[in-house]
Amino acid sequence: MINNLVNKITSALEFFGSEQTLDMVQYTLLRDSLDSRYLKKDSDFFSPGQLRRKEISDLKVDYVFENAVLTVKLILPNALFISWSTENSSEQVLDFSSGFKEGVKINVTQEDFSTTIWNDFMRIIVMDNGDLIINDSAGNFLRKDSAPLFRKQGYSQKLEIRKESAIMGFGEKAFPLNLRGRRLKLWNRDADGRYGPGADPLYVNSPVYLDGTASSIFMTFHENTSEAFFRIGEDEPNTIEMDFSGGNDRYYVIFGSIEDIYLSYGKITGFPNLPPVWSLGFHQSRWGYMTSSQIEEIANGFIDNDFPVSAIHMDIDYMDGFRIFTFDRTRFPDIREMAANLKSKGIRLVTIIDPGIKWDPEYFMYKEGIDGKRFVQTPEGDTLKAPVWPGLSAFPDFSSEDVQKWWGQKYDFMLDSGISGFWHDMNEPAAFVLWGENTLPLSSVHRKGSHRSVHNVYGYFMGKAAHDSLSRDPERERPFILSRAGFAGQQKYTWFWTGDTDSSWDELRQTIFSALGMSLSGFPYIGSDIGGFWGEPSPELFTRWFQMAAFMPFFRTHSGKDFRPREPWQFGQPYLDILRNAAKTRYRLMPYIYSAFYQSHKSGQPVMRPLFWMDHSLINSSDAEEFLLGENLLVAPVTKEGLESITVTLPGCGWYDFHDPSVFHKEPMITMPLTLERIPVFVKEGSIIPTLHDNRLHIGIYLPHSDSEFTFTMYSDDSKNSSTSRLDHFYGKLSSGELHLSWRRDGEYDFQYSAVVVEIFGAPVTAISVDSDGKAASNVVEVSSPFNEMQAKIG
Ligand code: MIG
Repeated sequence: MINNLVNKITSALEFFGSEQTLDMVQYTLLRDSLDSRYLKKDSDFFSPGQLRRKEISDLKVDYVFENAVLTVKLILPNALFISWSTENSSEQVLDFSSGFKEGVKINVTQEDFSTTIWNDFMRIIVMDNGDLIINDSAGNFLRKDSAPLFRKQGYSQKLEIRKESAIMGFGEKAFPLNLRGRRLKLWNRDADGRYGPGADPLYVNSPVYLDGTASSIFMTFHENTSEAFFRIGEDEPNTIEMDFSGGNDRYYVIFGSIEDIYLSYGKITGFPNLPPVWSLGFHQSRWGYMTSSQIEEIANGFIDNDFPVSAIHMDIDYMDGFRIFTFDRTRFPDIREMAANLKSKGIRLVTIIDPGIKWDPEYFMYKEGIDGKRFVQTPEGDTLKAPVWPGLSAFPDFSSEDVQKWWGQKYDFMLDSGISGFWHDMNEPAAFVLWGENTLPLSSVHRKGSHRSVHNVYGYFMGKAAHDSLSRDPERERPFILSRAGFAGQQKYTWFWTGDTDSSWDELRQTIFSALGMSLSGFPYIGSDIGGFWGEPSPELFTRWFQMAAFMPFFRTHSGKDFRPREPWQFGQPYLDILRNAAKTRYRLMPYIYSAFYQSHKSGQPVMRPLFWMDHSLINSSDAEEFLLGENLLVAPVTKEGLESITVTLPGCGWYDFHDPSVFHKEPMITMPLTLERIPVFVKEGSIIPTLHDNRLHIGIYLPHSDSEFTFTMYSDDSKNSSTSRLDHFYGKLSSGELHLSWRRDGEYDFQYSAVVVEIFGAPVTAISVDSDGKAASNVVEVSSPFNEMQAKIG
């Protein structure tokens, strides 16, 4: 401990200098002294007590116990809402259930010592002691939830789970996908500059998880933003034991097919926002771009190297003394001109936005914050100051709607300066400390409660503030907001990245599970710093990471300040060509990927999915390294150095080799040779994949190997808040060797492409016909089928 402290102080002195180190010492002491005086102490546990009576209505059952009331109701036909209240119940920081005024009718059967609530999705038996047995509609056991034990603040509760269940979710977890055997903390935390597999907690935590076996899957979401601990079969093998340090015990259990589950989760917590199309391209970032000319040079590097890029990110150094919503005018003399110049080349600027506001009486943000009482307070009613990049800083209380409005409007200045996207960092929130929790005192005061219960939604409300403001003008482009911290529901506002990862092969592999875990937790737009944030990846590690990221929702390279630059050309040949190829493949796939984002926006389903999405019997293969991108692509990242061959699981059906569609695999598992050139990618049989090649729209038809019908819906729009959009519905039908493709267009957006090429891969077909509603396929120039000679009829 003492050694550790001495080390920390020494490195703080070296890195920040004596003034800031002194601030850190003082703040860390202040945090401890406030928390020891004001943090409410835990009380003893108490149980619900004896059941006094039940109140049964069409829409809910209330079980009135001596010390608590349990309410069970449905908010959607497949979503159960369970809520315990006691005399200590507190204000809900987030309350998604209040959006469901109507209620859903329930069936109730009374037994001697229990009541059964049932419908087509579930059979819930509530015991008179407050235990609750969750069965599927056929009566198969899914889980038993013991009655909670309450404290004055918070509670603990134990769930008995099925022996074979995989438990997945909880936000960003640097573990394998199945979290059984783990002890998790749910507390958004800055990983202090670097982390690798096994670090917990990290920046995004959300009490939502799937419980799945090969035969059934269901989801649970605890609507509680407080600090929490979950032990998942860690102590007793078939249990989940949770402890929330505050808030109310209320939760949703969602049933049905996996599609039903994500649709209902979306209806409850919100659907992922639809981003502007440019944000799906490649993003170049690095901490350490210090001047306009440096950024222009980087942009030109991309152009000179014929390397596609959609955005360059500007880390904290663009600001004037780390004052948020300012630019350093000596190093960035004309930000508007620079932005306009880059935009004309198709390159956007994204700036980092930190929440901490420099303690500087002359600074407008500070003054407005003080005047409007907009900052987080100490329990003694002072403005709390904690050190971050600008030195001692105050923290906007985003839980207040007034603060959200005030803060949100500041983005107008950034838009006027030509900035297109925003990158919310340090929003756990992080603070620089010398020991203990690197955040605000738990006892500090927000409009919606103590820091202990608001901490985990600090990033959520910051995201909401930015999103709501940036979405208000119908003529503007939709916002792109990236966030480090997160909580359930934040998919409505922001994307995420996995923070300060180590540059290592282990972390490259971990990124697959972290991103899948985020996806299953309802956060579909996720990516990582390509090559890892901390360290210097070998050209091979960087290349493999880049190739993988080209198939993940968020495609950005970023790194720490003092590490060797990683613009793609820094690696020389053959890497530059290989990287360019991967990036160009991503850009070709844009219509397919954008459609997957649109589907996510509409259905709540993730963009990136684990293999069991297609075949539930794979649910326990939580170390499978393959993943699905959208409905039809399977990606097999390469996670080891020098690997010469790879074994890939191909679930459910036959798969085409995406890079060479003349190769078709029927076997459920294949081993194939590898080269550095690319990572294996496969296309599901019976799919339609739209791609763009030099502005020609290719409709790739990957034929099924037996007669069947297949469809794809392609989405396009102008990326505005009130967008003009278009859906192109493709229907394919293969019957007795004849393929019929029909194409119907819906919506007015004028998707720009110079020509349409229909490409057909797979089994021999003797005839092809293409019909359309007239508008859609008027410019089909070519129907090509590399493996067949045939006559095509276009009408
Ligand atoms: O204390 O802004 O995760 O991406 O480059 C470090 C500097 C603050 C942490 C982010 C990282 C970013 C860095 N930030």
